[in-house]
This record gives sequence, structure tokens and C-alpha cells, in this order.
Amino acid sequence: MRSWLTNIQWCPGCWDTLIIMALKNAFKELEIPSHQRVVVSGVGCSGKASQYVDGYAAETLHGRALPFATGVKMAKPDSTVVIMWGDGDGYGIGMGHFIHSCRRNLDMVYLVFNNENYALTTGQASPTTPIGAKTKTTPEWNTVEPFNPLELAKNAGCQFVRTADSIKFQELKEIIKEAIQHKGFSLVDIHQACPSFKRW
Ligand SMILES: Cc1ncc(C[n+]2csc(CCOP(=O)(O)OP(=O)(O)O)c2C)c(N)n1
Ligand code: SF4
Ligand SMILES: [Mg+2]
Repeated sequence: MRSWLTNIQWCPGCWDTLIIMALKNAFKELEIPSHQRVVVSGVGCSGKASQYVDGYAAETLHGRALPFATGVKMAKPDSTVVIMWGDGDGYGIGMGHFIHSCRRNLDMVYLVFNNENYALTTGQASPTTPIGAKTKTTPEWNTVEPFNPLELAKNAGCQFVRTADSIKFQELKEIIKEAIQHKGFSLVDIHQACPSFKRW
């Protein structure tokens, strides 16, 4: 069988692959069989992630992975449902779904690949782009304050809220394991380097 690493769709130096590897290892160490795993992604560089994890997978619409995943979890409550998507997906177009998923508290894992930009569409500002950053849509500098997803999630009722860094691989894997074991909706906001467009 060919390794998944021979079919990489990301730029050299992209950290998306580290996040995928951390999830694959977390599934393995928790001994979750592939028929119980469901990985749902949105659209973006991060959206490709679901193609690389053994188990059921769906690459859905931009911003709509959460409602899709909610349906899966309700139909198949014993499955381990993981959402993998970007900051544009999760904190921009999919923001309403994010807040209501925190309120509903279904047992799902919400992994946000936070590279602080819309990377697949070549580097526009996102809700987490810092002040001063130069992007395609902020050619001089970004003047809009980024929002804090962690505080929003807590205020909306999410009881498991963590940040992680994809370069700290072991730590990321352990946090993902904790998130899977947490009974309820869990947010892991993952700092992800995007060498092609995030230059701040
Ligand atoms: C409804 C809809 N609007 C816009 C797009 C175009 N689009 C594709 S990916 C993307 C942004 C992706 O950014 P993010 O979610 O942060 O993922 P990343 O590529 O950074 O991993 C946009 C706007 C789309 N596919 N569908
Ligand atoms: S554009 Fe950025 S996020 Fe997308 S594959 Fe390239 S480095 Fe990764
Ligand atoms: Mg992004």
C-alpha cells in the first residue's frame, strides 16, 4: 500500500500534515477502530484533511461541516466525530454553526486549523488575522481587531477549550486525545503555519 505521504496536496513547509498525523496517532493510541471514525471537513487547504484519515470521511461545503457532522452524530451516536476545518470556515462563514454547536454540546471534536488567513483562495484576511498584517484584502495593513474564539466558545457553553501548536506535535496529539475523550463538544484551536501566505 502506498503511504499517504506520497500524495501530499499542500505547499512545502505547510503544517496541515502535522495536524493530520497527530489525529491519526490519537485514533491509533485510543484504539478507535476505523469503522467508528467519522472525519468531516469544510473547504480550504484544511478541507483536504479528511481525505487522509482512515475511516468514514466527508469533504463538505465551505462553512457547513458542523451541520453535516451534527447529522452524522445524531444518526450514529457511537461514532467518534471529528470536524477539521479552517479559521475562515469555522470562525467566518460557519460562525453561527460554531456558537450553536457550543450550546448544543453534542459529543464532537472541533479542530480548527488556524492559519489566520483564507489560504486556499490565496491569502485574504480572516476573522483571526492580527492588526497590522498585510494580506490580499488588506494591502497596507489590517485595521480590524481579530476576535477571540476561545472566549466566545466558553461564553456559548463549550466546556473543553484548548489552544495547540502543530509544531509541538506530541502535545497536540495528547490534546486531541483529551478532546476525543471529553464527553461533549470540544474546541481545539490549532496554530498552523502557512509559509505561502501568513507572513507575520
Ligand atoms: C460558499 C463559499 N464561499 C466561498 C468559497 C471560496 N473559498 C474556498 S476556500 C475559502 C477560504 C478558506 O479559508 P479557511 O477556511 O481559513 O481554510 P484554509 O484554506 O486557510 O485552510 C473560500 C473563501 C467557497 N468555496 N464557498
Ligand atoms: S497555502 Fe498555506 S495552508 Fe494552504 S497548503 Fe500552502 S502553506 Fe498550507
Ligand atoms: Mg485559514
